[in-house]
Amino acid sequence: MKNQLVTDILYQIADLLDLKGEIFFKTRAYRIAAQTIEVLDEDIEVVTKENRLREIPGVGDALAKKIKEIAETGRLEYLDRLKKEIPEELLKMLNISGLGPKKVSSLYQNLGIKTIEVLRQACLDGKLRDLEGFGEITEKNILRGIQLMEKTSGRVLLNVAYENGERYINYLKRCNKIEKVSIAGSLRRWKETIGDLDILASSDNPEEVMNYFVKYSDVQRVLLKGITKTSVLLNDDLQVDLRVVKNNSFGAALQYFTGSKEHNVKMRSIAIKKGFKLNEYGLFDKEKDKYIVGRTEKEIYSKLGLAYIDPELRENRNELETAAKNKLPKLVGYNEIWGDLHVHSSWSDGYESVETMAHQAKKMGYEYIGITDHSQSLKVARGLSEERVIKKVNEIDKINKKFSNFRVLCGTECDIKPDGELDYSDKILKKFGFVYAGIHTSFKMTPEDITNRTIKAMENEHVDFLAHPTCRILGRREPFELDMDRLFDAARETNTYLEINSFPDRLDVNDIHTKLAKEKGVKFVIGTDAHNLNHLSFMQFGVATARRGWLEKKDILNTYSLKEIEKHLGM
Ligand code: DGT
Ligand code: CA
Ligand code: CA
Repeated sequence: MKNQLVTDILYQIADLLDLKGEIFFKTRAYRIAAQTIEVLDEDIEVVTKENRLREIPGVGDALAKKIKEIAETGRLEYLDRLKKEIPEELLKMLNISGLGPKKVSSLYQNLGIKTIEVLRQACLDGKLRDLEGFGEITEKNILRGIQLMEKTSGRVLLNVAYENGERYINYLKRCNKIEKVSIAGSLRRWKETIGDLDILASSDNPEEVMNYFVKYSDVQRVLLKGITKTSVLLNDDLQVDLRVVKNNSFGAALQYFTGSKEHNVKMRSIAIKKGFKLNEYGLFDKEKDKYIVGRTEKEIYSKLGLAYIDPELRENRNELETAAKNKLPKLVGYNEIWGDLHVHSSWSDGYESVETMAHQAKKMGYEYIGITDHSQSLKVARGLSEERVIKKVNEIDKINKKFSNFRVLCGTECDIKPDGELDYSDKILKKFGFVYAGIHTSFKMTPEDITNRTIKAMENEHVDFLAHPTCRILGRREPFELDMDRLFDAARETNTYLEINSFPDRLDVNDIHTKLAKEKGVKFVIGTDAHNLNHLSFMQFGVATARRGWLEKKDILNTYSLKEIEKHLGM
């Protein structure tokens, strides 16, 4: 189903045309069509095949042709052309939170601003406030947006690095000069954002490996080429470093280049204390400089008297001390998840029907899926009125009759109002199998108020889970400054599970808070917040965050079977 792709491309075109300053109704046509297709009940590929695109309201000949091209090829030449016409720096300005295409276009046309640096200075000098549609507050917001963007700039989200890494590794595996190959660096540790991608290979023919490496089709530019290290820039500006070592150094190099640097530094000092020398070539005897081990990571940790440490833990957060005592947790496995409890459907702002999402979940090996559409006051997300809730409950009852060994649970992602009250009455909340509570509006409150608001919602007896607790969006919205001690205490006392939201720009709660919460006896649920089929696969990023937060299977509700969670949730 390419509905979302079509929608995204049409919105992008509208933004780009706005930026170019096209006449109003031309861009409006793209937005109207995008909005229609966003909530279309049918598969756009089917509509295309059956030649019925013109029947969609707002789609004329020209648009139908474009949609057909997207549906058939997955891309649109017109979009690529538009992107080339507009200066790259202007496109980058679109990523600043609070700046839409209209504003960027106005800044360009009225003040000649075309780079972020010039924009920053103009804000600092108060030059924007006299422009129509701008004010002192806009200037402040833009400055904050630039700051936020810079914090993550040059870094990519975990899923982007992951997909690039997978593809590159698959390509490298086809090189017969390579013996072993692995992802290293922050991606192997599943950090939430990735600076550059590190890959390690072992081979006796490093030169040929490097030649093969730089021939990868997605390489934009070779930055540096040597026989031990080569760096390239991919088309989307992600840097990839490849190191090639001999087989008997593979484990040592993997350990070294997986990092983190802080973990490595401490590990090397442990080695020195025990009379060794440790580097990327192996573990050596300090006196005689004799190679001891280095083929695998395990043997290095073991020779140092340490239990093996999973890459996700290697952040120097007490893992080495704990490994020395052989007290590391048995981390939850990537395959230990039985179901996804945070999933949207076309009842609200999801792209697929309940049934389609359920089939996919079953195909993924799950035993259950929880459909959590938005609540009534979230109009932009087509939140469900109380009346539609009843209809949805009935639909799900019917769908369940079609499945065996699988169950669709009817939940909700109920909005928490500014005063901490929930967006549904208790009478309606009771109709759901389970309730996620989450904040989606009125983000600007004092830390104390936002903490009180959240805790008040958790105290509602119908609330089971707290959705994306800090509400951060990586690169776009700072997390709430919640009083975490109070939040964790409330979670434990009210028996509310904290969500680890797996959406790559959320990963909320994060790894550090997860670890602290666990130490306070808090329990978790990992949800994807999926709005389409692909999003269901984000689960692994949530599990990675759980692992980085030292969680075990027993700490996470959806590692339990359907029977067990029904008991937990009192269904
Ligand atoms: P990133 O790329 O910023 O997301 O983070 P990393 O951890 O991938 O860092 P990167 O790419 O600079 O280096 C890869 C690994 O190489 C790093 O995790 C540990 C190791 N490494 C890099 N620099 C040093 C260093 O100065 N000392 C030690 N011991 N290890 C280092
Ligand atoms: Ca890296
Ligand atoms: Ca690197």
